[in-house]
Amino acid sequence: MDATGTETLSEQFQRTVEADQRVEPRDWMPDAYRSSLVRQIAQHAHSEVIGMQPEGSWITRAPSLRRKAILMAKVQDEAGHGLYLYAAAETLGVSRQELLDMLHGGRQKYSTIFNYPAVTWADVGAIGWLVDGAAITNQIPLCRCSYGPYARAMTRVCREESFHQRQGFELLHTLSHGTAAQRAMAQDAVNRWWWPTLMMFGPPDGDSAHGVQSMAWRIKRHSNDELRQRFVDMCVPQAGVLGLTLPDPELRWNPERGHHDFGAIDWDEFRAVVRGDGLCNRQRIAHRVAAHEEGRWVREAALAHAEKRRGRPSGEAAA
Ligand code: FAQ
Repeated sequence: MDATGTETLSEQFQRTVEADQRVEPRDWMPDAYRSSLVRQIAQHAHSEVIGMQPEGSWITRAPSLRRKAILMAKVQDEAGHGLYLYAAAETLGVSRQELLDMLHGGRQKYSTIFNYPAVTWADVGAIGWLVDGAAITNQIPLCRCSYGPYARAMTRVCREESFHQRQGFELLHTLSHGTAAQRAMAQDAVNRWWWPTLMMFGPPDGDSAHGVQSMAWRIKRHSNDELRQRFVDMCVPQAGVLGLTLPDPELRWNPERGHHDFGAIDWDEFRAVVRGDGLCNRQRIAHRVAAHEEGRWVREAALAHAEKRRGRPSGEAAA
């Protein structure tokens, strides 16, 4: 309260968050809350867009028309998720162009997982089952994020991601119940994607720079380790249905904890990929920058068309 007994803006913000109400774009918010949201939403948007690349490389090589149609729809969905997320970030006062410049210049991150290559068709299944499965596990709590536009974007994204996860599971199920070679291909894909997927949840809680504050602001609802554990517990029975093995000899049910114990994650590998030294970091950014440049004429034409409809020459609006 201030001297007149009126609630301060900061107290109002705190009360809104603690009452599980939504903070909206025109509401007052602390600068650090705003910048942390921009950081997380931008990283999330970039992940969706860069995340189109590993699977996108399989569209021309899908083994049937049905598989090709499904994969095209999925990859387009990821582009749509990027758009919702950039739009949510824009409500915080940054432009999409600024965010893309930061991605292209290496000043903003995207998820480590997309720096691994999709080398066989089974990788498309493993990405759907594991990567989309991890994304949903992380994103369902974000539907209750304190920032309204992000929470609403997540509700829609989660519905689509659950379709993605099922298609990945179904693809892997087909392969794991197919020929010996198909089954081996499915197992190999799971072996390669399992550990990097566990890294998607971020560093262990002790090293999570933003975790405690983000949970106090109710941006995040659970810690990185809590969500990682939830994901492992979800995958074990699903792997059983697939008839595939998760590549961790230490993975076992712990009745005392009521959770599965699992082996140590290679955090040196995670840090190397975050630093830019993963298998595909350079390729992913180079491809993204080239696609952006190749699309310049489309953006310019769309802008000129919009301005013409509004009855103004395009140069005038830009000035
Ligand atoms: N990769 O303090 P924390 C998808 C960074 S969407 C790279 O724990 P926080 C859909 C972190 O930014 C996948 N960097 O951070 C799809 C921070 O660095 P900074 C993306 C990572 O924010 C499927 C530093 O480490 N999902 O897959 C990673 O509290 C299939 C310290 O970390 C989201 O972005 C990482 N894995 O927790 C698309 C969800 N982890 O910023 C195509 C929203 C951490 O200080 C195909 N984001 N870092 O420079 C979140 O929930 C959170 O931001 C976490 C990290 C949980 C990722």
